[in-house]
Amino acid sequence: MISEIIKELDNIKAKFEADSREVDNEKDLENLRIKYMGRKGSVTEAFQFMGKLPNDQKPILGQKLNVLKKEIQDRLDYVKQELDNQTQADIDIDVTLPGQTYFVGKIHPIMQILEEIKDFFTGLGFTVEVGREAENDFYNFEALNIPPDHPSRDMQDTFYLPDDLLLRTHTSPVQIRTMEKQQPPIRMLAPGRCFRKDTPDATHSPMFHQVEGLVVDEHTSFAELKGILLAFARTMFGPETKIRFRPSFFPFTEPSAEVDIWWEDKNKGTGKWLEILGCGMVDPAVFEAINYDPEKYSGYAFGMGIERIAMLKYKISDIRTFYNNDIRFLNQF
Ligand code: 2NM
Repeated sequence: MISEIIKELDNIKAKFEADSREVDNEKDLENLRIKYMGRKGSVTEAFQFMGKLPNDQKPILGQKLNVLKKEIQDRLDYVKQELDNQTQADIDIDVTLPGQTYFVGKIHPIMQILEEIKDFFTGLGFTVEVGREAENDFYNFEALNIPPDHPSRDMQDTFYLPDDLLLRTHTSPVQIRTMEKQQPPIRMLAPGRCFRKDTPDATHSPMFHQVEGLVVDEHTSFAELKGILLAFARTMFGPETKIRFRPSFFPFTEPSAEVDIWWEDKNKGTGKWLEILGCGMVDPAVFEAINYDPEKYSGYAFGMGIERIAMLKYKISDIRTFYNNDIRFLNQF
């Protein structure tokens, strides 16, 4: 008789342990407590077995019942503690709180515009080439068909360095060096810093950035140049952008043109043409300087100031704001 009762107590314990592993909230825990320790719970009812035993066996069962009751109570306390800890962890890690923000810095607006320009032209198969900022007369002037008495060569306009070097006044020397070491076809972009002895004002800086492009092949045309530059202007300034080609002069291109975009002020109902770049068909004299056969090859080139493009796009009125490093200015881009 007592051995059967003890077996039943072991059953209750095993069932309780299985049930307690299923508990994952306060409500489950309370139901578990009622199921075993409540007024009609398994453990409470097991005490009824006492009445069925002879007096000499009662202390044995009594002791077993008390041990079972204590084990179950301890386990209930333990599970409750676990649930409380979990609740506390949920409070400590509140996933609804806003995240911490870290200041990671920003790309300078000039470099953001350069990236946009590079993305457009590399998408058309252009490579990106870089050269040196300190150049010599041949690469910066002579090979570009700029005559010895040209005003841009003046001490007042170009920074001359010792050892017959100068600070490049445009990135065209990169095109000359690329053509020197590579045969056509060429489709290249040359971005970089340029230097001119200008007094700083709202539209001039002695250091500024340019991107120039060059295409050389057996059959190139001004029409192709116009198409590419129209697509470029619309990528940069919006799909409705209108441009015009205005005849101009550069020593290194013939014919040459300056490209304007139509800048409309929708509020005022007015608009004006604003220059964005220069371009043209490469002058045969440039090809002769680097030993390309001008009978076999033709090419077109274009060049633009990155600051100028950025000023138009972001409506910035003073070029000097790019170089002040005023964080309130830079943070706007
Ligand atoms: C411009 C405008 C027009 C140009 C020409 C060349 C080279 F090397 F092929 F002769 N490079 N870049 C060029 C032509 C640059 O910038 C306003």
